[in-house]
Amino acid sequence: DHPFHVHTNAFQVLSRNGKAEPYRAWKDVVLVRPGETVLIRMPLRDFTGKTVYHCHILDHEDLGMMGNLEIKA
Ligand SMILES: [Cu+2]
Repeated sequence: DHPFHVHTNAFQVLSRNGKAEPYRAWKDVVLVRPGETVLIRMPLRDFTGKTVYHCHILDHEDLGMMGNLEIKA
């Protein structure tokens, strides 16, 4: 399992493996299980610039489960 975390902007989970998520709470972490595809929606309202997303398990992050987002106006 991977606790997927995005910095700066909150998001909502829309679906898991194509099945609609019952609750649209605002989150900064979502647990992604093996073989699972999670669709999220993240409004980009106030921040422009670079931020990051990563797995919240430190060993996974250190092995490369991390990336950059560049948000442009
Ligand atoms: Cu992970």
